Amino acid sequence: MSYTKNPLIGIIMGSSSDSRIMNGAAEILDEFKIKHEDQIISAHRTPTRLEEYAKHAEQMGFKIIIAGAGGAAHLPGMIASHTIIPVIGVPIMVYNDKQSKTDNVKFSSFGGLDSLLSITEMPSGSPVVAVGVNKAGNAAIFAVKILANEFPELKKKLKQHKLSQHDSVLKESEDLKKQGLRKFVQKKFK
Ligand code: RP5
Repeated sequence: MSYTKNPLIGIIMGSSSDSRIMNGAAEILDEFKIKHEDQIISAHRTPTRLEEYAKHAEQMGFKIIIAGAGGAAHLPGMIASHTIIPVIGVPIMVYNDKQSKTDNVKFSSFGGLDSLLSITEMPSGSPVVAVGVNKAGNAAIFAVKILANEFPELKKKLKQHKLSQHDSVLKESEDLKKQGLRKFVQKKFK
């Protein structure tokens, strides 16, 4: 089985409103060349698709499901109740991202804490793990770590990923030292 050819990770989200945040997960998986399948499954607008998706995920042989949702965020927990595939939940703060670029984005009244609690507070016996609010990229890194137990090559890539994070901090610190704080900030955030 090849993680570059077969999708071993399913990314799902409750609405297209979540897609820009969930794209962070796709970016990381693409960086690691891990094939993923992406879908919108709304737990309240398409409830029957939940069960169908869970069956599909098992048939496909997904190893992990990354599920993002905002507001009441019942999608990750509901999917977990239909399958034994581990689910990583991404609580989403942006409540409605469907408007045109010029419209204001609506935010969850509770800043994503509502989704975080909905995901983590699953009753005993039906666990879903959660990353921080909007941290879809972290969900993907965690998923890569799980897959790495099976694919040693991914362990090497994860070590390399850590190293490049380390090096980029050193580089930024060097730039900051050279330019001084004021110039550094002007340049970085202009
Ligand atoms: C949730 O409701 C979705 O996950 C999304 O974050 C939120 C808003 O969805 P829309 O009303 O914008 O489709 O189910």
